[in-house]
Amino acid sequence: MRIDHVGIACHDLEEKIALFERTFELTVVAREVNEEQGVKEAMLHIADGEGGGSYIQLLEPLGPDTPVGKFLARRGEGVHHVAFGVPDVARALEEIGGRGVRLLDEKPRHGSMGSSIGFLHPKDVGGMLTELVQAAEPQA
Ligand code: CMX
Ligand code: CO
Repeated sequence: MRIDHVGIACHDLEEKIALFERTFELTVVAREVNEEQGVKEAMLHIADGEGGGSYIQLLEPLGPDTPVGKFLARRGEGVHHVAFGVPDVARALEEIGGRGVRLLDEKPRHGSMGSSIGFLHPKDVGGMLTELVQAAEPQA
C-alpha cells in the first residue's frame, strides 16, 4: 500500500492553493469539480512512485450540506482524510469490509484524475476518515 493523498478541507480553494505553492513549492496538476462528492478540488504533486503518484488534495465544499461543508462547520479547516493507494479498489473494499470496518461506499465511485475511490467510516479506523484509491491506468 502507499499514501496516494492527504485531503485538506478549506473555505477558499484559490487562497489555499497559493499558500501551498509558495510555502512548499508544490505544483497543481489537476483541478476538478466533483458534484457527487460535493467538492471543488485541486491536486498538488508531491512525488511519483510505483503504482502512482502522491499528492495533497485541497477541498472546498460546493455547499454546507456536503461532507466537507459539514466538516468545516464542525471542526474548521484542516486535515479531512487520508487516502491509501491500492491496486484494486473494489477488492480492497470487499476485503476491508470483511474485517468489520463499515464502508461508506459499497461500490467504487469516481475520484480525482480518473481514479476510482471508496471511503471507510472514520469511527472504525481510529477516527481517521480513510479513502481507498485505485489510480487511473496510464494512457498509452
Ligand atoms: N474525519 C474524522 N472524523 C469525522 C470526519 C472526518 N473527516 N467527518 C466526520 N467525522 C466524525 C464526526 O465527528 C462524528 O463523530 P462524533 O459522533 O464523535 O461526533 C462521526 O464521524 C459521524 O459523523 P456524522 O454526523 O455522521 O457526520 P457526517 O454526516 O458529516 O458524515 C462521513 C461523516 C465521514 C460519513 C461523511 O463525511 C462521508 O460520507 N464522507 C465520505 C465522502 C467524502 O468525504 N467526500 C469528500 C472528499 C472527496 C474526495 O476525496 O475526492
Ligand atoms: Co480524497
